[in-house]
Amino acid sequence: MNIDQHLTFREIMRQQHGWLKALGALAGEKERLSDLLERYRDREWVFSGCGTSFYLAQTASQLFGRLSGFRTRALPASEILIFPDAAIPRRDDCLLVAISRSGTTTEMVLAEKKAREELGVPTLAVSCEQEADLAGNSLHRLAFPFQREESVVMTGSFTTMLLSIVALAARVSGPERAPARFDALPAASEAVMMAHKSLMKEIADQADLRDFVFLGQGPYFGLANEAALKMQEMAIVSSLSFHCLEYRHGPMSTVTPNTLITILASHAGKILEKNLVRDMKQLGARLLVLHTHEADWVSEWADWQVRVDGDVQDFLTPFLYMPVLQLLGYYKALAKGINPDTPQNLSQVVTL
Ligand code: F1P
Repeated sequence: MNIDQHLTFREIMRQQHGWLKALGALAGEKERLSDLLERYRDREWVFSGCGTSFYLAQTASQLFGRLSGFRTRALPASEILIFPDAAIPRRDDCLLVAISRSGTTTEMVLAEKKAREELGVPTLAVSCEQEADLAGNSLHRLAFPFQREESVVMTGSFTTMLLSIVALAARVSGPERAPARFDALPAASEAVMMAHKSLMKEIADQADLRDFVFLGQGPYFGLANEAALKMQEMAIVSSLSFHCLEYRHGPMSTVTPNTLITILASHAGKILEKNLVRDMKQLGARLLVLHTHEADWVSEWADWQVRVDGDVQDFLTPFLYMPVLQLLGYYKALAKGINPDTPQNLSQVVTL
């Protein structure tokens, strides 16, 4: 099969066009969104979802919190269902941001309902399906145009929903914190993706790389989790994720020459992450480093690198990294002769 016939591939490659449309639509809703932010600015924004949407919640919580100055947290929807008191200890102090591509994942739909009806918590739905249960039931919704994703595996929906949340936060951030290059971001990300497409294929084609590890701190942690999930879902391989420096605390005992460690380097963690790259190389791992640094050490220790022109505050760089990481999972599936459009044991929506 020609690869551009795979839905998953087409949906990865078209995602930045979707961002442009979403950003445009959100810009047209200035008043409603400003009211929403003003109304809940003193509450804790609890970002929640399942699977990819939970990893999105992790990164969204970090970026939204730092940009807006609001208090934020992330947790899987199931925690609200099973341990509601621990998940939402102060009901009058919280806004639940319920994230789901389909808007029909049972755990998220039930958690939103529980929060709103039983706990009296206001809810904001972030979904690609405005007609589905989640957006319909929630008190508020973040609506943006989205060309429906047909693939089981979430790719463009992840980055589009994340960008919409970040764009919302940027409304309240002062000029000193507002990302300068919002408008230029889709084109910049597309250029990075196109420039590194064949590199991702080259890495995925290394048959001796059998164990995959993704490491990231702060906003990059949710991305590392998501990159590991893409590997599992598409290529059916063993794939793990940790905070960068957590990897030294035990997991590094499993490193072999068949391990690919992908480090999603941050600007904030430059020195500490640099030392990690060196140490993991010395243990015998192979390394792919995504970074924004002009530095010789990357070429010295990394087997492969993706250098992007990111931002020093780490607000926009995640959007330059993620499509490249999705391609790595996609090409690994192809290298193993697996059709990424039909992932093993999975369906588009988990209904309980
Ligand atoms: C979330 C999700 C996906 C996963 C799988 C099933 O869906 O768990 O992360 O890849 O295909 O659904 P959603 O709630 O965002 O629609």
